[in-house]
This record gives sequence, C-alpha cells and structure tokens, in this order.
Amino acid sequence: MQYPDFTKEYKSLMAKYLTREVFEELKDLKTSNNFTLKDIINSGVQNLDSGIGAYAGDKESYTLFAPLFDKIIEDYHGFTKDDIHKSNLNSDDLNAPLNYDLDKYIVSTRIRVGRNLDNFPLGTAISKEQRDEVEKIVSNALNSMDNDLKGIYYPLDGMSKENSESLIKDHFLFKAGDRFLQTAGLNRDWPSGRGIYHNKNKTFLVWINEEDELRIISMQSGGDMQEVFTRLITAIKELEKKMTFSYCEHLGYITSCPTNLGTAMRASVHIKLPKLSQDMDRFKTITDKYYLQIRGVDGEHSKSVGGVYDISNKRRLGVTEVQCVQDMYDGVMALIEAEKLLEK
Ligand code: ADP
Ligand code: CIR
Repeated sequence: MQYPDFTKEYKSLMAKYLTREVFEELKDLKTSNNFTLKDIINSGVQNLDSGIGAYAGDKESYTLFAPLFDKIIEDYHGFTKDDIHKSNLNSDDLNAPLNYDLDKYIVSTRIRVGRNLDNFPLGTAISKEQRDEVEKIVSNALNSMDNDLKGIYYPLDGMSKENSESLIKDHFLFKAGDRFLQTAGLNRDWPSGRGIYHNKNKTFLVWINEEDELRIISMQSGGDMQEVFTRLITAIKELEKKMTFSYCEHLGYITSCPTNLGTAMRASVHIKLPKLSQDMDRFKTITDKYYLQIRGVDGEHSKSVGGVYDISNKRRLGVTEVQCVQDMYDGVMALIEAEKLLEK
C-alpha cells in the first residue's frame, strides 16, 4: 500500500493525522479479524469531503492502530489516551423539565445509542454469516419485549419500496446507499441481515446492522427529553439482560465510527429557528458553547428545510449519557432564548 496523495481537498481528521511516520508504523499491521490500515482509511480516501474519514473493524483496531485513532479521538472528543470514560444511565439525574417554549419550538426529540455485540467484529469487518447471526440474536431478543416496547421486527430484505420510502421520509429508517458507509464496507451483502424493529407508536425503534449492529432509538413529537431519555434507558437495560455489548474501560461502548465511542449517544431535536439561522455566525457561537452539532432535517450530510434544524450533542466520550442529554437541553434553551430575542 502506498501513502495516499492527500491533496488540499482532503479535510478529514484522518488525512490530518495520518502522517508519513504514522503510515509507516501502521501500514503492515492487521487485527485478528484481518482488518488493515487500508480498510480503516478507505472511506476517507474515497470521500474527500469526509469530516473524520476512518472506521474501526473491531475493538482491537482502536489499540493496534492507536497512533492514528488516538489523535482523531482527541481532536473530536477532546479526550486523551490517559482519560477514563464514565457511564451514567440513571435517568433521574437528568434535569430537563418540559416547558411551553420547548414544545413550541421543538418538532420532535430523538435519542439514540449505538451498540455492537461483544465477540463479533464490527459491521465493517463482519462476514455475512456473522451478520445474519447478529440479526437473529437481536431480533429474537426484541421480539420478547413487553409493554410500551413491544413491537415487530421488519427485515429490509423483502420490504416493499413504498414501505421503506415512507419510513425514511418520516425519519424512522436509515437510508440505503450512503457513500461513507459504502466505502467503509458497511453495505456489503445489502439488504440481507438489515432491518428495523419498532413498537406500535414508533417511539421505540432498533436498527439492526446499519453503521453499528444496533442503533437503539427513542423518539416522539414535541420536546419532552426526560420522557424520551427514560424510555431509552429502560430499553437498553432490557436488552442488556439478553446480550453483552462491546465495551472497554477507556473508550466506553465500541462503535465503528470513532465519533460515536463512549456513550455512543446522539440526543437530538428537530427545532424551528427561522430567525437565528439567518445569522449562522451567531447560531454557531451558541452551538459551540454548548458542544452541539447542527445537521439538516434528513440526517447527517443533509440540509435544513424551512428553518428546521437537527441539533444534537457533539461530545459522546468522556462525558456520561446524562451529560450528553444535558448539553442538548441547556443548549436548546439558549437557542430558543436567542430566537425569541430576534422575534421582538
Ligand atoms: P444518527 O442515527 O447517527 O442519529 P442521522 O443523522 O442519519 O443519524 O439521522 C437518522 C435519522 O433520524 C434521519 O432520518 C433523521 O432525520 C432522523 N432524526 C434525527 N433526529 C431527529 C429528531 N429529533 N426528530 C425526528 N427525526 C430525527
Ligand atoms: C465522515 O467522515 O464525514 C463520515 N464518515 C461521518 C463521520 C461521523 N459524523 C459526524 O461526526 N458528523
């Protein structure tokens, strides 16, 4: 493998930190699942506009290829190789009371976590047989959920185009053909082994074998973050009775993309900010202060529609789950205050 020709169009953290020295040190290594440096960086090499540009194949990737991953992780999360991750899944510790403004400006609230099964490679390095086995383990566990979490698993293979399109349009299902996932090896054997589980009201959903083996999602319309968080925690605890998730003391929950490590949590709102979004500098000053990220309404790499934005926590590692949601709540309160000032 040759050192990639990182022209100035490359903006990713991978291109920034894969110096010639780091490349020489890592280029011939491979994990026990045969994941190599070439596999790790392929998405970032093929997609010049990648922000991160690297995916792990397994837990071992993060230690074997630490000279690259540690730098990316430190840059994105502000978390150094000597830091320790802490988890807090106690929803009573969140301070996020609902008020009139939150329900007025927030269209919907969604919190998801990524999880992968211990003793399996990540989706980037998994074989078809292993992926099918993951699907079986997870869907069987889900099919025995009770009460509010009770639902049905719908495999993607065999789902009608109308059904999948309407689930995507309504923000419940992942899109097909994402070029970042494609080049990371995450779309191999598509659509086999993939699917979505959801309860009747579509407030509890699980994606199987997308970017991570599980994406556990709690969502509903309006701005009640406490209710959404509490439902998610109940679901995670139920699933933990039936499977073991890949976790390590230093990096928390292991995910294929280094931005998701730690809590693997993204807590987001779709929020109407038509005035504030006219002044992007002011908007970004607030989101930066509260460690928030701005996305469009159709998910990552999409645009805003009608002044509605997806606002979510940026930090996921070295902060607890409660802190992730708290960042979002506090930041959203500040965004609403700024929007109200502009209305006057
Ligand atoms: P992730 O699963 O990492 O959060 P995306 O940004 O691709 O990935 O979002 C996945 C889907 O979830 C998209 O359809 C997006 O519109 C939807 N979504 C995200 N946040 C919300 C929200 N607060 N309300 C409704 N839909 C949401
Ligand atoms: C990228 O490198 O841009 C994609 N692989 C997505 C990275 C994760 N997303 C994010 O932080 N917004």
